[in-house]
Amino acid sequence: MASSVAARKLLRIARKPWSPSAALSVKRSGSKYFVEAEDPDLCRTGLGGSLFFRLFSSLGASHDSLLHCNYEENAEQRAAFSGATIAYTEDLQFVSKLLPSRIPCFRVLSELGKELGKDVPQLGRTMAQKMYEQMVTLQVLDNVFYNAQRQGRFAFYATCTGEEALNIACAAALNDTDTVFPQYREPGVLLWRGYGLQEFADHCIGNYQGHGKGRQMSIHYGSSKLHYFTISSVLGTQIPHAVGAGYSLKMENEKRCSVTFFGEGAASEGDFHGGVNFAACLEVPVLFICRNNGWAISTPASQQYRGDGIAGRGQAYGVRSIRVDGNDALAVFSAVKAARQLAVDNNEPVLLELMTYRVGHHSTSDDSTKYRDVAEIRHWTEKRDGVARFRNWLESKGWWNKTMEEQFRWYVRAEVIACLAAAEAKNKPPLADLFSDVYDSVPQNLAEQETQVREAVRKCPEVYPTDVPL
Ligand SMILES: Cc1ncc(C[n+]2csc(CCOP(=O)(O)OP(=O)(O)O)c2C)c(N)n1
Ligand SMILES: [Mg+2]
Repeated sequence: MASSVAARKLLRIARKPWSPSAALSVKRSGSKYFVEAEDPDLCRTGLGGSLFFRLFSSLGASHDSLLHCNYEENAEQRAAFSGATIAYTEDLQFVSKLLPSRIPCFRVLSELGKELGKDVPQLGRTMAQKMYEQMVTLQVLDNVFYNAQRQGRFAFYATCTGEEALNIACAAALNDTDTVFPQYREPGVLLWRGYGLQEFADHCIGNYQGHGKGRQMSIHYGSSKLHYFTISSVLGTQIPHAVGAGYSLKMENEKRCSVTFFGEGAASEGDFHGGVNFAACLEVPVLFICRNNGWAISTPASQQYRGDGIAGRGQAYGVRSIRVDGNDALAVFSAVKAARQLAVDNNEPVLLELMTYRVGHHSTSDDSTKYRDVAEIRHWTEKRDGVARFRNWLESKGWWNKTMEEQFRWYVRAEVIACLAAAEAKNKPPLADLFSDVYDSVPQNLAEQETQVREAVRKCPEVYPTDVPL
């Protein structure tokens, strides 16, 4: 029965004029149904392939049987349940909690920056230097901004110290038009795409030219021009958003993917699980990039899960996954590039777990020495830093040296300090901006609130900040 229903559905889809699967036909032989394609690639790629695969998998066919459908009713040792055909067993046996061994961690460079193995990406000198310069820029930006926040010049900051290499390697491996849904520790992706140092400073200071016009937390950057969604503090919410955006890219046949970043702590949110399952079922071109940096504020990764980390969850959802040394920029670059290709070519999600370490405090509201050993931080800073490792590799190629290092750091530091000073000298956004941008036309209740605020300022001008124009 089920197979004849399948046949009818398949024919209906194949007859649709828009369907790229129009070149398919369904044939019956005894109790078996076969799907034949003029072009054998047709089933495996594009919307046509997806539709057929979905239909067949819902009726129990596997990937491999797609072209010649071998759905067979009442096979002796197997049974069709809705969603899958499953073998019977007479052994009462639970599946073990973990696979016999953990998923290995892909790397390209040794800790000292020596090339290992065969999967070394072919990066030219210009590209490699640009990547390193951007890693250094991130370090300098973090250093200056962190200190500025401690001086009280703006409200909040979080560094990506220890994760600069993966920030830049991910960005370099993506296409600049892939839509990014970040957490908050990925400013390197913006930097790579051309977000200027002045824009970072304007946003954190919250002046009238800042992206958030002073209404966002500092570090909650965003840029529609650079396909980078504005950061939200609420952990995990970006994950289903990325899936929805990726689904729309697929529907529009854009040949781009969406990408979401999140920490191993955020991966404990329901949004992670719902998002990945949705992406798997709807065959969405989305990269789930988890930065497993060992800590979620004061909660260690060992308290986040009992399975094989984040990558280990992929199979349960039917999603390809990979674990990568997140402090090895070349490994991250190769893995993200390959994952992106899979996502865009096959319309499928890929889960990447980048193993790294949060060297800095969680944010300026945190003192991590209260809950972790300083020796641990020192170990990661001195022995396993991703930027130093990449620099060693660059130097071994003769593409970087001490003089370049000193000059570049000096130059960037001067730039960042100048941008921060310029940002502070700019006006704050006018009071009216507090009520704009959310609605097309300002609703009654907001209009009333604006009137009330202005009235309060008129009555007590001494408590109103002088640098905010009325
Ligand atoms: C839904 C939600 N719960 C809790 C928080 C508070 N919070 C902010 S960041 C954070 C830790 C996140 O850790 P992780 O996802 O591993 O990212 P990391 O900071 O390590 O980069 C927590 C618990 C929040 N912002 N949102
Ligand atoms: Mg974390």
